[in-house]
Amino acid sequence: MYHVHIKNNHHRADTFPNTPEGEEVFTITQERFDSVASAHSEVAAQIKVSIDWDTDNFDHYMATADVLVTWDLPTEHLAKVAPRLKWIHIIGAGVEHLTPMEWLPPGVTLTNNKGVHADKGGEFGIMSILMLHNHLPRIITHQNHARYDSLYSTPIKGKTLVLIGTGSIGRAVAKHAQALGIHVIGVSRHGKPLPELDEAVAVNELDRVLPRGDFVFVVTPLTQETTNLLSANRLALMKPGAGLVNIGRAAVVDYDALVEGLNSGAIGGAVLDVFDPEPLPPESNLWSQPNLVITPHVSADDGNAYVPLTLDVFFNNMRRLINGEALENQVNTTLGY
Ligand code: OXD
Repeated sequence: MYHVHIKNNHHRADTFPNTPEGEEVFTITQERFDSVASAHSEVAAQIKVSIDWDTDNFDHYMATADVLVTWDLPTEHLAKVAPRLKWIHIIGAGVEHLTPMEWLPPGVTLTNNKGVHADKGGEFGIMSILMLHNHLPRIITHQNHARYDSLYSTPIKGKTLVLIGTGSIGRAVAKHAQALGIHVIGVSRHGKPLPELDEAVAVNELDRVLPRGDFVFVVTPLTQETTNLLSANRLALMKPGAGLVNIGRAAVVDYDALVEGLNSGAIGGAVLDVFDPEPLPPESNLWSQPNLVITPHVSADDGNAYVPLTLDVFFNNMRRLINGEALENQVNTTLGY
């Protein structure tokens, strides 16, 4: 029998989830667990589950837990607190809040929710690109001022997308973009070609491709390499009037420079789904930016099925653990994603 401990978080401004709506979407209740477990009965028969909130009884459960499913955890003395622990599954894609990862005891595997966000994030991504192409950020601002300006656009076919981050969400965005005839240049750490990309380049070629993008789309994890990747200097390389979307992490883009670019018209418009801190405080100057659409970190999370999708990843890997196979979605603790 394997003991799986599930640590949910009550919503709180300084953690995840940080809104009551988020708590509703991301909480793994016993009922939700049982409903997915029924589709994985052979694996389910071999596990015993405990479900709790925050760090309530954490040490007690971890004393016997083989597996932990959570967003975050007290990392200090983990080997002592959890002597049987073999695997931690993080219920999000980004794991930058757990870096540096020296706290991970030897022999414990860390996995994330890679793949769970692809369908939703892909749709949100192409919507954002189409919004920018059709001047929606500006039109929404005009609507708030009862202003009827005819801002015309064109079909999007033939435009170029510079896609920074070619993981599962990026690939889903690229697939939709290609279907609309958009030329997709994928930028990643390795520059690996993928069927959804018309061109693939490594991040050291970013400066060369940035000026070609009618749209620049950021969906990269936050790591040492991606922090301030779109610095003021790089934003200045963007094609005049190009649009920017960020659904990755706020620290990848210099938002002060972005605001300057939006004000001068150098950047045509932006859609931002990620902020630092989150929730975005009421006093932030981003709220009043005319050609910017703000969404509250909702781009890639399926509001109905986040937990079932997460538990499918969990059960698939639980089967692997039981069979002694390598787990999928392993986080590279050196790279931090
Ligand atoms: C995540 C996210 O990391 O939704 O899962 O941002």
